[in-house]
Amino acid sequence: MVSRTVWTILKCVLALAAVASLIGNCVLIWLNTQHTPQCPAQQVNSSQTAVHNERSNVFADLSLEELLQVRDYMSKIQGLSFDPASPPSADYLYLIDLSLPKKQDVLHHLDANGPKPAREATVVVFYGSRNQIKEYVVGPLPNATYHRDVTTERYKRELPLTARPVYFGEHILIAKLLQDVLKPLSTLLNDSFGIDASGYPPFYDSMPRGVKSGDRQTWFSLCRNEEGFYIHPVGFEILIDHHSTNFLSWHVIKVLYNGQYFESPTELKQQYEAGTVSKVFYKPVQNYASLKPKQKPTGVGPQQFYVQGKRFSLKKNHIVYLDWSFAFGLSALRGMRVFDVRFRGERIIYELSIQEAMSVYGSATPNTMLTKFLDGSLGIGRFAYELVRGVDCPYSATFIDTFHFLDTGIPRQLRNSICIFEHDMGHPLRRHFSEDFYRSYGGLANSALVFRTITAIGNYDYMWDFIFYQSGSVEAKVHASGYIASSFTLSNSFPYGHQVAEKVTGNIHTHFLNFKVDLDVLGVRNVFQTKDMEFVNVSLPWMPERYAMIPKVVEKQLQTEQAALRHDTKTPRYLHIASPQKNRWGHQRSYRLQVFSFTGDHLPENQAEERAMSWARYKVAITKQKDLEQSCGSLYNQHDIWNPAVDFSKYIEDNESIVNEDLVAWVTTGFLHIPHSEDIPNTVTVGNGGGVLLRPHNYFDEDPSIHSADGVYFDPGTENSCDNNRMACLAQDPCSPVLEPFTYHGFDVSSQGSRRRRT
Ligand SMILES: [Cu+2]
Repeated sequence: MVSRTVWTILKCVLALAAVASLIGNCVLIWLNTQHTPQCPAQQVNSSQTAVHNERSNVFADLSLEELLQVRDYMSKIQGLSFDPASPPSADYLYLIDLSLPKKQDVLHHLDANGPKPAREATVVVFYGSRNQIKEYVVGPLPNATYHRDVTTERYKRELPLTARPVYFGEHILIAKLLQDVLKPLSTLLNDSFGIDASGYPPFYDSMPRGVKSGDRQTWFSLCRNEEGFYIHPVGFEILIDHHSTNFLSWHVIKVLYNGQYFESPTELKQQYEAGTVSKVFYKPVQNYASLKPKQKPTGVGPQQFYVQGKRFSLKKNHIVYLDWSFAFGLSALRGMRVFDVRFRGERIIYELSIQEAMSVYGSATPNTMLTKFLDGSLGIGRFAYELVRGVDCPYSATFIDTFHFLDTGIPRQLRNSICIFEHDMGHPLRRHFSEDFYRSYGGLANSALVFRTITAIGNYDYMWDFIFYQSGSVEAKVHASGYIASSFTLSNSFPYGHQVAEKVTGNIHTHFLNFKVDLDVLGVRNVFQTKDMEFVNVSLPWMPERYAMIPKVVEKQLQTEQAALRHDTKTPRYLHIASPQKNRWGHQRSYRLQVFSFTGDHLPENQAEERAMSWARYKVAITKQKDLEQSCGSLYNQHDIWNPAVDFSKYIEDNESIVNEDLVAWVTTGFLHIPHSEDIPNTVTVGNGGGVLLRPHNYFDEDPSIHSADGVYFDPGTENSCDNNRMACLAQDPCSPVLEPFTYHGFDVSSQGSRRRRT
């Protein structure tokens, strides 16, 4: 009995102990969660003052669903092919892309509660059956009911089929033809260059393809099948005519071997075997083009992180960041773009977009000799491949997927093709330390939002950034990397570049890049002003017989579109889009365009190809906004470069007034590239770029960054106070890594030695 009672008590005690232990553990877990900081690296901090705008959807790229809706609608049209491998004789639907609504309709919708403009798509069809290209507008989405031929409305004429880019199916047929015509030369190609003719050797294709409108003749320059084949050119090029929609009639026109021209592969083979050709023999070399690291990793470089959460937020195609807000898109053709850019709710930019990337090459070899690339005709945005965390963008960046329908038959997803991050630019935005009279320090870290894509267009990788600063400035920047285009070294190669590897010449070329900047400074009624300086000889008021040269401001307002600023003329240093409204001090409120550019000379205007790139004549051209002047180039300019669908110079030929009008600035930047040995294996982004800074000029009454909550200020005695100096508390933030404590001794007299003090 006793033992039974003891046993019962023991069981109760054990049960109570178990319950107590359970409760204790729960309490401990709860306490622990209260002490472990929930570091909000991926959360959004509520510091932004701007708000999201659902209406930004008018600028959104076509979604996956919308692309499929357009495809479904177009599939009801008899005879259209969606297969990228279609032969040139097919009627092939090449592109489905957003058709931007008219600016006036969008403004009415955004600003005056007007109706939402219809969602419409642009559709491009290559009609192989009737030697024509057609552009349609299809809408309204989601349930399309109409398609309208807009070709002549947009281009003022019909478009010939020869203006179409070489599409996937054409490339396949060319590769097959090349394999066939190279077969008899397999011994020669192997002995001379180490090329396996049966294995689809990589090649460069020249652009433009010919010398006059209607031509479709391409020089294919073979390369060794190695990583970085762009800098493994060999001395073999072949000119093929592929203009016919009947690919069976495509044929070889010329062959180049080691600097010698032949009429056909057969003629080359005969002469090679007869020994009447100057031969070259291949010696294998280590692949200097490989990007594989030559050292094992030993550590990680510095990283940035969001201590108190991200200070920007993303909702559909709209971003807000501190005082900024904007909509964005990625055009498969032109590349990334932002719309309705506002600072503290005030629209500053209607559209900022990439337009074109052009390069003109020099060479002794036929392929590169005539090469003039117009990347906007190939599609810039379609090449925005997945960005690499920690290299292409900071590890903690936010990544966005995009879709396009360009030569793909079905929508193609480009995963993580855009990245956004806020970044400490590594230098203060402003600062001042004052030792004399009044002792204080005030500063602001330059923390800015970066919106980035990188487009790998063939050999070149362009890194595009739009940067939003706390001082109210927006910067459009581009940097180049990737492989240089190169050619096989011949005896006369060196005026056209430098040797960069065995038998490899890096060819001279220009980089011209165009941005469209549609600034709306306090509305759409703006003027274009320039400011610069000149020295004037002034008699000194206190000794009138004495003169001194002193600078004064020279201000002009330009009246018409022909005021475009050519590259070869002296350009005023200050270029402004200004409002008639004035700031507190009586000056016109404006935004200044500050262009950073190091381009080479533009192609002479007497060259037939020049009109396809006539935007490059100007450092900055100002036009009156027109919905039909959407872009400075077109999908068709590259392949009918002699009779381009869009000739930008025509936009300003009518010389319209640019006074109190809605103005668009077309800004050209870039650099001259004379390749050198350090371009092997890759061109580095450092020093290879350009851009334009859009900065407020008398727009605000003071630098708006003075209102930034990031400002740091202290004076003697308050150095370590967190009140106006968040850095003083950073080391104690539970979400910070281990940091040195904040110290400052700038006001410490003893540390200043014997410096004279005036306070
Ligand atoms: Cu280059």
